[in-house]
Amino acid sequence: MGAQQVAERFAELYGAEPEGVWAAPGRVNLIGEHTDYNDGFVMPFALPHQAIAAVSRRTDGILRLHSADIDGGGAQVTELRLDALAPETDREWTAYPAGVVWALREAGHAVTGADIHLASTVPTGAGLSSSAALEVVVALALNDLYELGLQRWRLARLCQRAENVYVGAPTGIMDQTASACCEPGHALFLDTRDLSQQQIPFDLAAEGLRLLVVDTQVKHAHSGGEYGKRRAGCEKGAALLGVDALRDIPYDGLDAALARLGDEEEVVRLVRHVVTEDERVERIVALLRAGDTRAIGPVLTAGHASLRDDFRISCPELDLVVDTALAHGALGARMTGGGFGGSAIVLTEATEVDTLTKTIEEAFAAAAFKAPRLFEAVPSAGAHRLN
Ligand code: GAF
Repeated sequence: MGAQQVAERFAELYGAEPEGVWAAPGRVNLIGEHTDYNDGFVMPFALPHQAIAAVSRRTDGILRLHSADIDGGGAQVTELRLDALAPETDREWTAYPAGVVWALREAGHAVTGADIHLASTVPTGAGLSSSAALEVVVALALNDLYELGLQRWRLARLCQRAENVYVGAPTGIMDQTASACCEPGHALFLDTRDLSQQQIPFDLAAEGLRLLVVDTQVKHAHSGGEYGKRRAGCEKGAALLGVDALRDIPYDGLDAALARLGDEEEVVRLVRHVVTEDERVERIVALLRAGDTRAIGPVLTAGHASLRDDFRISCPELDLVVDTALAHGALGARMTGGGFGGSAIVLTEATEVDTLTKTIEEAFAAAAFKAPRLFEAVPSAGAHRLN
């Protein structure tokens, strides 16, 4: 699927060429999980999988939406009135693009309508930010067409607002920023408190390494209660410790902070994950800067143990990927994304990719789990205009 195909389908649907075509990627998070709503650190990179949008402006207050990915592309065009868009009224895929239009208008930007046709190669429900890709591609297209002049970080914030308020999923800022701001060959070291960013070179192929993504095919959703419960637990921890966010608990003050939480066992576990995870992000940044890429493996694996045992958001399929990969020579492995299903990542020598792939597939078959999908993750471009 490319820009031309999406533009041609737009013309069939709406009877005219689109004014332009844009792309925005999904992401993999290397490290820094459930830290973004605690003002902490994250380190995602963009996937080659992306959402593509062909878009034209309208002046009559109407938003028309179509996706190539619904009903094999044969679904009807959805027509919405801009002045009738309201939070948490739409439970379909259309809530993502419509939410972005709503958020732009709520912020005072004069968007007067649009015709949009979308097509995406980002797997849905796989923890790879398919929804952020949809949001960011629409935001970038409207920013360009309506000459809003908004910077990338600002577009990411508006997309997050669309997701939090319009869709109703209480997520952080990582996924939208990754889709909007990542660069090829780099991972994005993002401080979610002030959104300052550093692009960290991350060229595994040059070092004879590979990062495999293993999509377990266990679908997840963040508008469900478990994500929100973890977030509320973290906020409770910050309140009990008298800080704005768990980011403010220093790593070398963790034991003292946990002691102050007394018998709040669940909060203790959540706080311990977040504070140690922020430290793991900083450690991985330091290792990559020092050119010691293989040494990040055990840090990734420690991140998985923390998410499994303290944050408690893994599942048998994710644990099986990690355990199997480590038992067969992987340098490190962990679940990635929000959890409760979705994908794991495996860092491995390039020479071991075929063996590991086969071994993980066999382990899933032996456990009678649905067959996983594996692919190699190559750090790719953030959102951009295609034509
Ligand atoms: C999901 C959310 F959308 C992100 O904001 C982040 O919290 C992530 O889960 C966990 O790190 O992808």
